[in-house]
Amino acid sequence: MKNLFNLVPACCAVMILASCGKTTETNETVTETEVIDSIASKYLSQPLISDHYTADPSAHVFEGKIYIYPSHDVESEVPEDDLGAHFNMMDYHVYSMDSPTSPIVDEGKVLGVDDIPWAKRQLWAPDAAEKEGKYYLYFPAKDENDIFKIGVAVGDSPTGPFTAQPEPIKGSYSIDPSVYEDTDGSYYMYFGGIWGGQLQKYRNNKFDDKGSAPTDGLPADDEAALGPIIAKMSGDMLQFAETPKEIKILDENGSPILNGDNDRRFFEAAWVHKYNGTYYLSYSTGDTHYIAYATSDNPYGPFTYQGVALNPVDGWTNHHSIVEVDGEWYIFYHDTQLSGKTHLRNIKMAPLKHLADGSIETIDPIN
Ligand code: FUB
Repeated sequence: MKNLFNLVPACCAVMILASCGKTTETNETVTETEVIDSIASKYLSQPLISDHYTADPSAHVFEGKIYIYPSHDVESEVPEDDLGAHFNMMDYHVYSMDSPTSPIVDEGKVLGVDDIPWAKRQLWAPDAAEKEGKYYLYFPAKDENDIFKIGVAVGDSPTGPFTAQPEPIKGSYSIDPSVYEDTDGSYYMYFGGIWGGQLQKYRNNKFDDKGSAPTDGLPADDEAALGPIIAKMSGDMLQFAETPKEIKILDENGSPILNGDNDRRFFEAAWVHKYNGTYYLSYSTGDTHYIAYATSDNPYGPFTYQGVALNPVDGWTNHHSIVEVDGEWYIFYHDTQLSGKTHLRNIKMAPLKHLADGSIETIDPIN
């Protein structure tokens, strides 16, 4: 893929341009660079990586540096469908940045589907955690029965190499693991995603397949929506230490957000951060494309819906992480600026602000 971003001076504002090589009404030749600048100026932030496609960025500060663990999007022969079959990713790379304004470094491939004994396809959104000098890469993948499970691979540095455990985490299912390290030293995994993420096929952690359409198995529109799942991690970070539990997301009246409330109900991409002692659960609303957030005084919830952290991006999916770096907060997210295709995304970052009342100032990714 052509490195588009190298052609784009970051802050170049241009007037409306027709197309590459064409002549404007003022008889000036419009260059390729100007066209790219024109497109770039539409966005709040520019792609961090532009020589391959990246998505679902989970960012952390480890050993004083920023490390990003994204999906590695690839062109696929698999036709697009509502279950995301065309998101046919094969491996993971890790990226690092010395600071939020430093160049990003591709630390290379750290794990491939062939390195994971139980995984057959579709390495979706990963996350990583550090404990006592060991690094854990958590990832969802489909097994030989095309059922998503969550695996873990272990390394001695934030950039791996990571060695996958021979089996998925016992009792794991669905997608989008994110592991939150609480201030008391506990680690919790939040996971789950509906439609292609298969969460609707489970109740109380038991598989109960109600059909193959994306919405088969979802509650009725006037019933409580499915929530993300939480489980405390075992001391060795390789298993759940408890039976996973569903998290409740409530509205301002204390009633559950309903399945038909597509602007506010959980779809996928759960992420937790803590600010001023409050737990913030942020997540994608999927088919309405928001990154919403809800707050609680307990990592298990219930969480109360508060609003939107990130408005819809270009592309169908919206998936993010929120991280503090040297006292400032950032959101990492993705869009489809470089490709225009839903399954070929590029990661980005932008500052995120907590306001005095604890709310998050909504970020608009498109100017
Ligand atoms: O990247 C594949 C899937 O798309 C992720 O697991 C979802 O969160 C969505 O971003």
